[in-house]
Amino acid sequence: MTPTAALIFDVDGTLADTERDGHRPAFNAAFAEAGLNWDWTVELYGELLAITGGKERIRHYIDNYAPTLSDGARADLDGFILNLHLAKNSHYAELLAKGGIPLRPGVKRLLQEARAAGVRLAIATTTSPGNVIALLDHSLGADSASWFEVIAAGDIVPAKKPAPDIYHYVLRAMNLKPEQCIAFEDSENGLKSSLGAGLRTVVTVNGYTRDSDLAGATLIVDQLGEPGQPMSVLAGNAQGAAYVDLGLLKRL
Ligand code: XBP
Ligand code: MG
Repeated sequence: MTPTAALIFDVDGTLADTERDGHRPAFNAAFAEAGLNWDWTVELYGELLAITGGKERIRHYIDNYAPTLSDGARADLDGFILNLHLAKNSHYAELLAKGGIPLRPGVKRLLQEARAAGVRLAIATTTSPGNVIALLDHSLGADSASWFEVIAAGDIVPAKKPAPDIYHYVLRAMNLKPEQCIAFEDSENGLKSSLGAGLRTVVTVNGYTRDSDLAGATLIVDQLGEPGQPMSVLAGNAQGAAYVDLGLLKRL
């Protein structure tokens, strides 16, 4: 069995449930501030999540949902989207600073266990780098970004998830082979990306992704679990474990 040298984490939906009550209301606040009557409801946002990347998601909405848009905005659509996205990220940062979004169960425990055991850590995410640092700072403490040897985020690769590029980037930067690592994801697009890079993947589903096609995942659970707060196993063999720890990951 190849020992697990590194754990590579997605961020949104995996480290924390950031989409429904984080990014979504932040997008809506930015829209309102810009005088737009757009409202990304919980249900609509579920559809829009098919498109990864906030800027890409706004463009997809404009192209496919025919929202009200001024001629001025249409004349410089790239600039318009960029400004909306910057405003969204600043609302998102405010929300995190208020302690609005906790880590999912088991995340902190597993990160700490990996650090203590010398298992390397990395992040592979579609979201903007500033959003990652803000989440880590507010949930794990000011120095926690340094726990991760590589934080690969946002536009660092040309093709976002479901393309495997972001995971290829991390593997190259860490000089590791996919079979030496385990990825953690929450969504179909994320899983496609990690599987495309040849990584065994543990999926922790959330409200938006529970019914997605997650074929190919090594293990699908509702959360990483904690002692006294067992996970539910949706697919794969957790070998009777109540929570995901390094011992279980080694045996997967
Ligand atoms: C996350 C995303 C991101 C966030 C918003 O996907 O799709 O677009 O919703 O982030 P994953 P930005 O969890 O698979 O990385 O607005 O910063 O792009
Ligand atoms: Mg995700």
